[in-house]
Amino acid sequence: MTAGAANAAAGDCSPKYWCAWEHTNYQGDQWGSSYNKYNTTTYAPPFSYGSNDRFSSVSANGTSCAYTRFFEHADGKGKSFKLYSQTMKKTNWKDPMLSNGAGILSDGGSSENWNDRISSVWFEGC
Ligand SMILES: [Ca+2]
Repeated sequence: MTAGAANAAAGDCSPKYWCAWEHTNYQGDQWGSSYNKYNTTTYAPPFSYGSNDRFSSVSANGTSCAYTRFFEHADGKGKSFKLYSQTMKKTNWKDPMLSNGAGILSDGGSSENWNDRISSVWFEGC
C-alpha cells in the first residue's frame, strides 16, 4: 500500500471518482477520474501517462451517479459492465480481479475477462 488514510479499506475510491489499478487487489499504479465519459486512450489530468487497456482491478464512487460503466472501446463503444456507487448503493462497487469476470453478473456485471481491456468510463444514473 502507498498513500491513503490508515483506516481506508482496499479499493476505496474518493467521492465523485472511479478508480483503477494496474494489478489485481488494488495494487500497483493507480488511476482515477471524476470526468464523465472519460477515454483512457487520451491523456488528461490526473493521468500522468497512458492507461489504456491497463486496468486489472477497479472501483466506483460516482456519489451522485448511481452507476459507473466501463467499456472495452473508447467513446462508450463495445461491450461493457457496470459497477454501483460506493456511497450511493453500497454494494457491487468494486472488483479486485477483472480477469475472472467483472462486477456481479446479475447487477450489470460481465462473465468475460476484463483484464487490460477497458478504454472508456461513463457515469450513469446521475
Ligand atoms: Ca472479478
